[in-house]
Amino acid sequence: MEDLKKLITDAKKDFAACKSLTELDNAKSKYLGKAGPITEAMKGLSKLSKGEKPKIGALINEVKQGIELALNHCKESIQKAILTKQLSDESIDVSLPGIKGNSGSLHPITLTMRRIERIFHSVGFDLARGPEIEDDYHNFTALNIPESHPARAMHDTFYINKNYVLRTHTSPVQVRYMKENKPPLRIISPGRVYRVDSDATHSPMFHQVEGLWIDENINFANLKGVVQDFLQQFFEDSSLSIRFRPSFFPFTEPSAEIDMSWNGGWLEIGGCGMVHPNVLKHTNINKNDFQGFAFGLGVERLAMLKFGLDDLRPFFTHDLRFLKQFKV
Ligand code: 2NL
Repeated sequence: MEDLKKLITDAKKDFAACKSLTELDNAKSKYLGKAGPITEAMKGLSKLSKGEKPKIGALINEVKQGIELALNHCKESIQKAILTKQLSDESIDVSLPGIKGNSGSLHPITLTMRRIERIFHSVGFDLARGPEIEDDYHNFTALNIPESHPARAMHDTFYINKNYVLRTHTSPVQVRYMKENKPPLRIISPGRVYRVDSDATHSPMFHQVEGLWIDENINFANLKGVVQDFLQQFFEDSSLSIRFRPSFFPFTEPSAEIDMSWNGGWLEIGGCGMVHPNVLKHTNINKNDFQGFAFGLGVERLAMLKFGLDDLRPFFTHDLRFLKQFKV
């Protein structure tokens, strides 16, 4: 009986010395395991007399409960210590500045295209889009560009095959729109265009916005008003003026280059003209009932002027240090 009672004191000492739950588990088996003294004592009960059995049996239970109590006590304090250490190790200083996440931004050309679309939309122009791979008819023939015209030569145009090209302008979008809709028509067609050309001011892929207004009494004065109003809004400068210089395009007659006032001088910004009767014919518009104007502007050119850049290549090299500056 004395040996049994001593087990509680021994167990308490052993348990208290344990520093981890694994150590405690080992110590537990030493006292309460299959080969431990409590199990042994239970087995020994059968050898005892009827008179001793209840007394010793009760004592074994008492000792077993005492050991379990001591075990649970130590288990709790070890768990508490683990939690305290974890809490102090993982403590965070909520006053520290956070880690900033990277957010995306729109490409300066996208921003410029959207700005152009918004301004023209505000004066009643609808938006027309079309395929970037065009057939020879819509890119050239319908636009009165003859077979022998230099714009058709291999060095200007990316040919997919004999009949298909990467569109060299967005005019074919307007050709398709003229065929599918009845006048009056008032559209812009912004988008990617392709030409075999590459240096500081030319990229083989660039963006163009063309405009078209066809109605019963459309003239050169309307054209000048629309283009000047657009440029004044785009550059937020109501004193901006434009001038036309006589020029030639196969798809317009008469044709003009558009210059705008810039830093005390003039700067070429695009081309325009009255839609050529041959183009009206190809798109089934009666030239005696309707006429109209068309113009073409380079989007990269407008973006460079708006953002004060002197090289267009950064628009296409995807350097985040450059692109991040255009966050809005
Ligand atoms: C330029 C010149 C121009 C047009 C584009 C056009 C479209 C149709 C009919 C007639 Cl469907 N013309 N577009 C007209 C004149 C000039 O662009 O220098 N663009 C950057």
